[in-house]
Amino acid sequence: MNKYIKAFSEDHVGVIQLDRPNVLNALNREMVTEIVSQLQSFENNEDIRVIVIRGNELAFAAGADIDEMRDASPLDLELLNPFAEWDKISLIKKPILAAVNGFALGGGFELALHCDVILAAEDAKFGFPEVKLGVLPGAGGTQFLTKAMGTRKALEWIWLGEQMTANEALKYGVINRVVAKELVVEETMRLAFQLVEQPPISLRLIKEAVYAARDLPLQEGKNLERKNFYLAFASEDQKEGMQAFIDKRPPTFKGR
Ligand code: CO8
Repeated sequence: MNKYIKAFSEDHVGVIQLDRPNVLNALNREMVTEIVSQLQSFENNEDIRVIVIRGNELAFAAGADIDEMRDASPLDLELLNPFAEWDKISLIKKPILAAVNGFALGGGFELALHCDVILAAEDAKFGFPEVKLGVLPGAGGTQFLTKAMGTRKALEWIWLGEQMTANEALKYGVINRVVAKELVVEETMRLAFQLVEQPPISLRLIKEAVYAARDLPLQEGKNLERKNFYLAFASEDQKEGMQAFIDKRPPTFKGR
């Protein structure tokens, strides 16, 4: 039974709602474990094709739980290895969309950056305030933000620890879309339902290839894309997609 999140599904979309409203969804370790376990459960559920992570109206998540971290020693952290849990998010092959209302700060911003697509409310606030706590992002923030906006801008934001508006985040290529705050969840679900109609094997092969473009040298990325292209021809959905084109009818994809 989850204590800090709610999980449900709607028409092949698995939804994780962060639910620790009294502390703006601050992420303690147990909550991160619940999120990751639920992601894995959706990943293993054939009925789920797309995953959405959302918060509430005030916050996606205002960071890691400062109370929990405050007295940690370096050895506690080394032995707890808290970020190993976060690494598991990057192993999820289904599309993960983030719907951000309110604050996405510190670990909350990092959770959004672990998602493939980010939609945000006009008044959403992103940022890494860790510098003001005498630390720095630890769950991949320096890496994700730099890959998204480039070295100079990332340094400026992370050094100053200031909050970025949704429009600034959009301008720097950190998020996908800005929408009216009352429509964030609706728009994210709409995008999720569009993805549900796409062939799931293609979606996962595309996800792997696009991250290869971010993380690998060009030729290695091209080689991986090529192998994934060949692999797509093992699927029934490739046969269906091409046959439907020839038959001039819409395809029905099965995920096989
Ligand atoms: N941790 C614990 N409690 C929090 C956190 C947090 N990150 N954020 C908010 N809260 C609590 C507040 O203490 C407050 O509790 P209470 O009502 O009991 O006093 C409640 O949430 C509401 O917050 P505020 O009263 O402060 O609300 P405001 O609207 O005035 O301010 C802010 C909202 C600006 C978001 C403010 O709460 C704030 O600055 N929060 C902290 C933001 C922050 O520094 N985040 C970074 C944390 S460090 C981090 O994320 C490192 C990531 C590495 C991953 C670590 C994995 C182990």
